Amino acid sequence: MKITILSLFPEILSGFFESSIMKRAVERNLVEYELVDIRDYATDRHRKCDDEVYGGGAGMLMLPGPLGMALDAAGAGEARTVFMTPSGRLLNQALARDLSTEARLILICGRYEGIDQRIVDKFVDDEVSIGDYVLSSGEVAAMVLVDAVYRLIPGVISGESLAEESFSGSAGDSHDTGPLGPSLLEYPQYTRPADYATMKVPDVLTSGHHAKILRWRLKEQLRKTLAYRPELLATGGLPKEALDLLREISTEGGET
Ligand code: 6GU
Repeated sequence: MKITILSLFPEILSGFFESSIMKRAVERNLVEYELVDIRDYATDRHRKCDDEVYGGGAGMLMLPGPLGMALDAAGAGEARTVFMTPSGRLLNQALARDLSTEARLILICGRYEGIDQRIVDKFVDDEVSIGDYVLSSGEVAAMVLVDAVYRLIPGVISGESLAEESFSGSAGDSHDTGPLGPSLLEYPQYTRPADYATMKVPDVLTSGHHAKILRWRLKEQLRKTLAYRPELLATGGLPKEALDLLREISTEGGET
């Protein structure tokens, strides 16, 4: 996949592409990236990229001229083009999976109050938000989106790690429903030592009893989902084993 990101502050993004798993994906040619400084397409000597909003109101808007030229140069006609904005549709695992199948992705990072609507109308395929809060920059949101997407490209990370994590098989993600049913948060995990700061690893995990471990993990997934994301359980479709465990959890009063 080739990812092009248009930004007024591309230096925010460069470290992300040169670190860790992303760096390896780039070296292995699974990901190619291009960071475009929109200011390079400004036409006046002050390299102006923003102006006041027609009709009045606070803040500045990104000019359509430089951004449009940057998009043309990036090949926006041939690539899925996404504008990062708090007024877009919410990013979730299903959208990440959908975007991960594209050969080319262009992301526009907004600054100021946003961009001219004519740029959206002419170039943008999707407007995407990463959550119900406001960030000062689209750059941070773009990194979140790219991180969620590129790790789903075959070969970037192991399929086993992908299948087990929270939201693989979540509502709207038709890829993999998994043995534990849809939409559960991950269970707690432990590593050595078995006794840390007087806290012991739950006995069941060192028992070697595989069926009991699976049942414990499912129960902890349900407990956590009930506490943090109860709306994920409200969609129904839980297997009987899960319903029984939920009943157990409620009779325990939420305690272990
Ligand atoms: Cl994509 N951009 C900004 N500026 N704020 C956000 C966002 C995006 N998603 C959530 N908040």
